[in-house]
Order: sequence, then C-alpha cells, then structure tokens
Amino acid sequence: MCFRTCSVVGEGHFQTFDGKLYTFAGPCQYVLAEASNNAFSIDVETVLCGSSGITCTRAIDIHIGNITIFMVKGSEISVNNVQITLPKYYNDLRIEQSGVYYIVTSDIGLKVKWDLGTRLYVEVDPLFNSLTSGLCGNYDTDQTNDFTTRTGLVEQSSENFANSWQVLNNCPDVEELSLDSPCELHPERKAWAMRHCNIILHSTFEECHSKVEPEPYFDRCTYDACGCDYGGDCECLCTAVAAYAQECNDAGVYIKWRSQDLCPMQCESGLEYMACGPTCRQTCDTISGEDPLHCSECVEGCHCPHGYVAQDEGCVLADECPCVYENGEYPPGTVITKECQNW
Ligand SMILES: [Ca+2]
Repeated sequence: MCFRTCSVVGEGHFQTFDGKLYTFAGPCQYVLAEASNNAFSIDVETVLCGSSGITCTRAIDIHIGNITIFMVKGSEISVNNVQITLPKYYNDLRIEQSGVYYIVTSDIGLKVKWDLGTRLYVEVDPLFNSLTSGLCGNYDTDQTNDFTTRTGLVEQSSENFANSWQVLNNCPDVEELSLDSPCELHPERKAWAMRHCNIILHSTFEECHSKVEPEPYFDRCTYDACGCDYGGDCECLCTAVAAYAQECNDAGVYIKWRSQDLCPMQCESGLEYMACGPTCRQTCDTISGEDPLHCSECVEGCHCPHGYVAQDEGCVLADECPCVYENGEYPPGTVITKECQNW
C-alpha cells in the first residue's frame, strides 16, 4: 500500500489525504494533522504574506512520541528545544535535507517534507486510515467528510472547518468568503500572473498533462502570483509552478522547466540542479548502505552530480571517499589485513 499525501502549497492551498482541494487563509497556528492514537501531531503556523489577506506557512511543530521537532523559516531546526545540524539520525527517526526540502521520516509511518517556504507535504502510512484529523482531513478514502471539525461536525465551508482547528483557539475566526480573489483585488498584476503561470498549461509540461490535471494548478498559480505582494512575488510564482512540477515528479514525469528567464535556481559548491534528484543525500558514510525504502521518490533542487557524494557543503567523487575501518579513516586504496571496502 502506498503512503497518502496531504499538502499545503503556495498561499494556503490544501489537499487533504483523501484528495479534497481547498484554499484557506488564516494567520494563526492550526492542527495540520494528528492521529487519534496519539502517535503524532503536526501543527502549522501561518502568517500574512500579501496585502489581500493570503497566508504562507512560517513554522511547523512535529510531535512524535515525546519528541518535538520545530522548524521555522530562517532558523535552525530544533529537537526538544536543542538546535541540531543536518543530517540527524535517531533510532526510528531521520531528519535530513535533500534538494530544496527538509525531510523528517519516522518509522511509525510518517514523513514530512518542507522547503521552509510554501511547499509542505505530509505523508502517512495507510495504517493511519480512520485515525487522522485536522486540516489534512480524516483519512478514510472518503472526501465528503474531510471538513470534519474538532467537535465532529461536518462543515460545508473551509472557513468553519479550519477555524475549529486553531491550536489554542486564540485567533479571530476567518469569515466565510472574506477573501476576494487576489486577481480582482490587484487587477494590475493579473496579466503578469496569467502570462507567467501559463507555462503550466504550455508545451513544457505537455508530457505531464495527462497524468496530473494542470488547470487547478494554473488557477492556484494565478491566485498566488496576484496576491503575493509582500516582496518575493517571483518566489510565489516559482513555488506555484514548482508545486505542479512536484506532482509531475510523483507521477513519474520529470520536467526540467526552470530556465535563466524563469525561476533559475543557482547551485553552489559543485552541486547541480536536478528536476528529480535523490531524496536521500548520499555521503561517504552512507554510500555503502542500500538505499532505504524512504529514499525511493525524488525531489528537485541542488544535488551532487552522478558519481559524487555529499561532503561538508560540497561534493566529492565517490571513488575518493576514505575507507572507514574500526573508527579510523584511511585514504582510498589502503589495504588492511581485514578487507576494507574500496569505493
Ligand atoms: Ca475523509
């Protein structure tokens, strides 16, 4: 069975585990997903990112057992209030970075991917069927009950539903239909937004169109590109296009859509841009291991070229990794009485 994914992309565009799409803009802290067996909970904090009232993700709290992982834009990740450096491996928990994403993987059947911006994905094992609630909905393959509030009512509007999932119930409720379309509020931005978001409908993504319907992503893109006026308008546009590209990746179609003219991504220290790079960054330490299951999908971003592995901030030739034997490091090619694997 496959993991089910819930996403929060761009400016408050949600897709529940059961696939229901909605947009909700409320600046507050909300329960994104929690399991009724207390296995995990994930809270998300959103802030205003445009004058028309749209909101963006600013921070995420992940609680798994007695561990709390806190990620906030512009700061280091902390675990139980202690800052950590990546990658960090615990017995049943991994926190690592690959491409544009920070990735938390837990053996309980939970994976959280966040680009520290406006792309957030939560994946759960099917064993959580009928156990989740929050803004990601109750996962039971039935979309019609996804707007279930904290008190168990099924609401029609995303606002009434989402308001009930405030973590502390300390923010003003968002009114139904309080948000006009950002393109109506900012008509001067509409043409620019439409023109650039058009790449989603364009031949660049043609191969993906039959796998992932492009129109909803085009609509979200124009919404975000019109509304995101607190600086970084290009970032909003690029994220919206990248969100469609990520869906294409998940569907097995890898499209290199970035260019010098549209959303170029500069990679440093010998890394190169890949539309579909490995989820798990290989290092000299991990190269001997098999790719664990959780590394099977791919993510876009800056990755070491083929044949290279990550070392410090940059990459080294895999062949040049030192041999490690009984905690000692030896140059490549060293022959020890007991066999050291040479790479
Ligand atoms: Ca449901």
